[in-house]
Amino acid sequence: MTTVKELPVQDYFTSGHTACPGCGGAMVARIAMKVFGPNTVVYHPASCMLIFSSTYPNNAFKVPFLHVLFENSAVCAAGIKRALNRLGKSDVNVVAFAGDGGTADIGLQALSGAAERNEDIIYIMYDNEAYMNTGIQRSSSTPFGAWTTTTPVGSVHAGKVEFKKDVPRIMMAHDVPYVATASIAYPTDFIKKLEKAKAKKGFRYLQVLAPCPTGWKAESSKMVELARMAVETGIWTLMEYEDGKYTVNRTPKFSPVQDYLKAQGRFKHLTPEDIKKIQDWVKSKWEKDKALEQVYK
Ligand SMILES: Cc1ncc(C[n+]2csc(CCOP(=O)(O)OP(=O)(O)O)c2C)c(N)n1
Ligand SMILES: [Mg+2]
Repeated sequence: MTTVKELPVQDYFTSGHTACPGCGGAMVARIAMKVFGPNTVVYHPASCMLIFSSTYPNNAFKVPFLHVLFENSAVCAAGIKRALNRLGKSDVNVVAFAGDGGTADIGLQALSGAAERNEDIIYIMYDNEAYMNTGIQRSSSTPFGAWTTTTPVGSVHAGKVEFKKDVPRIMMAHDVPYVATASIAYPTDFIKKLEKAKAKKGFRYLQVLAPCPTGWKAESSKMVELARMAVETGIWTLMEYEDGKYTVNRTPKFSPVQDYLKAQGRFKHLTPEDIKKIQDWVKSKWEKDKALEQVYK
């Protein structure tokens, strides 16, 4: 298993990008590109990552890079892969990096279509849990209770009233060869999953928790710690669905969700009742995860 220290020194997502200090998305790109290497084509829909990696005429990705529309990342990446196959270059990794808005909402139909056809691409959703690039609007991947500009804290509602959409489970329902979640706080687990995704054929989906200092209203220096707390509270499950088998990769410590929530300004308005609701949600999610291990073994 490759550790962080064993990763190549060479970067294919380089310094000079314009991400905020502490940006989880930039960490996702850097680690992933070290694993994928130079024989890779990257596709981006509209997102923070598109903007911070490529401000014309510069680009922090040292591989061919394409940007088309917000809603069709998976389909465009699939088209690129098919074209490369026609040219006899079937060994090129074609990777789409998209945000949660571009994946869980606006790109979901393209994602589903590409997964159903088992297109030979790797799709990475870096999940910062809102539309950050356009000023922090809620997505279906925003968690319950979070403040965003479109889930304001007022007298009727306080933050988002719905729970987070479970995109990994939607992808599992497509029975693709590989679905996994990761967190930037567990790089060895993330690297292992990237290596597996790279080695496999067919549709591969990774969803990585990528905290955002601007949208989560926390210090840049706290981003990795938050990504760790999300896992240790049980809010974020590290899982894998590989060739029909479901595995939870880490049993959390189940530390109180309050520790995670209170460390972020986006949750500072939560009442004890809201926090209990989230704690109960974690419990029922864990029960579902354990049940899935029994169903898909
Ligand atoms: C069809 C379309 N609608 C809206 C936009 C504006 N837009 C650009 S980036 C973005 C937010 C993207 O959010 P997400 O996918 O979560 O990525 P993040 O910025 O959070 O990294 C939006 C709404 C667009 N470019 N195209
Ligand atoms: Mg986002």
